[in-house]
Amino acid sequence: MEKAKKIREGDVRTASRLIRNIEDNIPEARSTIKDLFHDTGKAHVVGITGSPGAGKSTLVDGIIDWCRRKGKTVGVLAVDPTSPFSGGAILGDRIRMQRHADDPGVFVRSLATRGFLGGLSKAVGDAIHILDAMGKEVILVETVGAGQQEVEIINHAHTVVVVLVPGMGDEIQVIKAGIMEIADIFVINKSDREGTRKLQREILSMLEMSPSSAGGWKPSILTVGNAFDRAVFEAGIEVLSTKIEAHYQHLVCNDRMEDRIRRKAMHELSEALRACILEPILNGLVTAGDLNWMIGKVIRKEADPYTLAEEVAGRCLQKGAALK
Ligand SMILES: Nc1nc2c(ncn2[C@@H]2O[C@H](COP(=O)(O)OP(=O)(O)OP(=O)(O)O)[C@@H](O)[C@H]2O)c(=O)[nH]1
Ligand SMILES: [Mg+2]
Repeated sequence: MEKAKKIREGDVRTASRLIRNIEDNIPEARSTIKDLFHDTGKAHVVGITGSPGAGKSTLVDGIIDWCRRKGKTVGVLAVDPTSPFSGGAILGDRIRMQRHADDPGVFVRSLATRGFLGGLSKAVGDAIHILDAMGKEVILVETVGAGQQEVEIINHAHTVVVVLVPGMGDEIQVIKAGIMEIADIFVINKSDREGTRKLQREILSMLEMSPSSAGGWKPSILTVGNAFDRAVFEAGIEVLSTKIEAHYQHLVCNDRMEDRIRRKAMHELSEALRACILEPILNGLVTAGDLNWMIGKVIRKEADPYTLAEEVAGRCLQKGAALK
């Protein structure tokens, strides 16, 4: 309760330590999240996703500025799915957003996990709760669009911004990753580069082909750039930030918020079930040496995965041990 109280008061050190414990999957962290849960659900969570180096952090930095000028407090999570131990991207983010370090209205953290079960999505959800409980009004979640990662953000964010760069074969990437379904706003970044118009046309024609969402929001395509021309960049950020806000208003005014909240709740519950049921079972199997033994059986085709899993499920569910 004490930790939750400190976080509600905006204590940066307690929040940072809790986020680190979440990353390390330390069980005690869960109880603080339980204590905090009631105070969450107030922030506008915005996902900023796109391929490595697309300019996401540069945009996030611009949006932070914009929010601060409007008097809004901001939390930022830079999610690093690649390597829990790497410093590259994380270091870059830290440096890029360093100038906000002394501003108590801004809280920036990088996030990675060491769990072999993935667990990153649960960590992201919990970290968002922490920032939310701290009272951050806008929470920006930067995720690298690697594989499924970018589609995952839809489970956490109210508004999803997809960042694309001209001339990087993004056209193909858009179709592949199922991005069309999750993007509320497309940003064509680094539009100082060649190929902007072509990319714009590609997105437009794909949007025309995909069925319009029931909520009536038509995904916007914005061009932002060049980050090195201050005036142009700031004008682009102004348009983007206003659009992000407009999307939030759209959700609220058209009763669409319910859908997003429901999706988030459903996702969080299934992640929690995984943590409370699957994780202890797997850990038990690892400790007993059974997991390797079972993997060997599957490799040698002596048993199929379903039969083995059913045996484990039968054993554990009967005992009720998994629910502890
Ligand atoms: N030409 C050009 N370069 C840009 C622009 N915006 C950002 N960059 C450069 O692109 C590089 C990557 O920018 P970041 O903002 O770190 O990109 P990111 O998507 O956050 O990168 P990761 O987090 O590593 O995936 C940096 O060297 C930026 O200076 C732009 O508008 N035009
Ligand atoms: Mg970045």
